[in-house]
Amino acid sequence: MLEKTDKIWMDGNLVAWDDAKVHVLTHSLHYGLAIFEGIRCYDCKKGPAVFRLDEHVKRFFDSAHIFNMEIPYSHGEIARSILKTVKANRLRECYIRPLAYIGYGVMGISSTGSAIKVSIAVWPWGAYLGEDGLKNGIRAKTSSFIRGHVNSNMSMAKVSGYYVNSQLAKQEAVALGYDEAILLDTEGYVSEATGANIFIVRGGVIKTTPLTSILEGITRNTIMELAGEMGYEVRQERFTRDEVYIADEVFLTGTAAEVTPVRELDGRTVGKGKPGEITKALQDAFFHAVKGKNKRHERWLSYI
Ligand code: PPE
Repeated sequence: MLEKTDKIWMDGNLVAWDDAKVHVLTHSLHYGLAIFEGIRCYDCKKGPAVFRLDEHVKRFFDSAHIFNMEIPYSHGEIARSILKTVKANRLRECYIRPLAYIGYGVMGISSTGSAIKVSIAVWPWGAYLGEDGLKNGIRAKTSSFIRGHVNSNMSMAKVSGYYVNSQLAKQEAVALGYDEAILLDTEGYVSEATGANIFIVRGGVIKTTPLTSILEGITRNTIMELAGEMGYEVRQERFTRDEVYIADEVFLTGTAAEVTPVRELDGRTVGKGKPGEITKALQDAFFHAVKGKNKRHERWLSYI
C-alpha cells in the first residue's frame, strides 16, 4: 500500500495529502493523456539530494512538447517546486511523481482550451522489484504483448496512456509466476521492460536497446556513462531474445527499478543464474553516485 505523506503540490500550492483530489470528469482520466516523471531523492552524507533533477524536468517538458501540452510553469519553477515538496514532507529518501494532466472542463478527444494542471507527490518507495530482486536478480518473461509502433507511441514521451500496454504485459508475466515482462518491438527485437530499460552483457561488451521503441531512460544514460568511466564499451544496438538467453549478464535500469539484475528469461537461466560481475560493479557505481559517495558525480545531485 502507498505510504501517505503530508503534502502534495497542486497547481502552485502545497495541500494536505487527503485534499489532493480531482473531479471524475478530469479529461486525462478518460483519455489517458497525462505526462509524468519518476524521480528519486536519496539520503546522502550531506543531506537528502534529488538525483538528476534537471534531466527529469527537461524530459517532463519534452513529453509535454510532443503532445502539444503547454505547462503553465517554467522549468525552474517545476524544479524548485519539486525540491520544496520533498522538503515540506521532511523525507530523507523518497520517490517523486510530477504529473501534468488535462483538467476538468471539456469532454471528447479534443482538449483544446482545457487547463493543464500540474501536481507533484512524494512518497517512500523501496526496491521496485523487491529487495531480493535487487540483490539476487529477478525472473522475467518475454511478453506476448509488444511495444507500440514508433508512429503509434511517441516513446520519447512519458505518457500515462502507454502504461496500459505495460499493465497487460505485467499482468501476464505475474500470472505466469514471473516478476517482470520484457516486451519486443513491432519487428521482434527486444524493446524494454514494463517500466525499465534493458541491458545485456556478452563477452565483456555491454548492449542496450537503441532509441526507437523505448523511453530514453535517465538511469540508462547514467549506466552508459558509468560503464564508460569504468572502461566498458556500451553499444546501443538492436538484439533478439535469443541473444538475451545466451547473454552472460542481463539487467534492468530505471528510477524505480534502479539497477535490477535478471537471472532468468523464459525458463532459461541467464549466465550463472545470479548477478554477474559487471552488473554488480555497475550497480555499486550507481548506488555510490546516487548517494553522493563519488565526487565526480556530485553534479547529478540537487540537495534539498
Ligand atoms: N522505460 C519505461 C517504460 C519506463 O516507464 C521507465 C521508467 C524507464 C524505461 C526508465 O526510465 P528512467 O527512470 O528515466 O531511468 N519508469 C518509471 C515509472 C515506474 C512505475 O511503475 O511507475 C520510473 O522508474 O520511475
